[in-house]
Amino acid sequence: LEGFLFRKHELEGPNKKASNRSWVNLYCVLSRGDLGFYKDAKGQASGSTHGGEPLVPLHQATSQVASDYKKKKNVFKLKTGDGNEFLLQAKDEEEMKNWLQALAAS
Ligand code: I3P
Repeated sequence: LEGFLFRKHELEGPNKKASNRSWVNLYCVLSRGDLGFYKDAKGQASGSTHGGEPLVPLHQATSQVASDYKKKKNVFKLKTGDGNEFLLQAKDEEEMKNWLQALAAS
């Protein structure tokens, strides 16, 4: 699964608030158990992630609807095994469900 989502980095480690907390629109690619964030599809083709970030491993990650986040709609939360937490906003509920299903299967 791949496509654009808005992303906010909430935590960059256990209980460590991320320093860059603004929402950015990123091309998200779920492939082989990893989630990559890119500027666009070209970025993915060249393998250069947004900000040179490492791919996010999904094997110990959990995701769920961010029901505690009220400022935007269709937002879900991804928590990784190393304590990173991202809020991700889909364009509608169907797209959000597609992402949650794909993440749960990874
Ligand atoms: C952040 C930006 C985010 C906001 C975040 C701010 O500022 O306004 O939209 O999160 O608030 O720190 P900046 O763009 O200057 O980095 P919300 O949209 O969720 O309010 P936060 O630090 O309280 O998470």
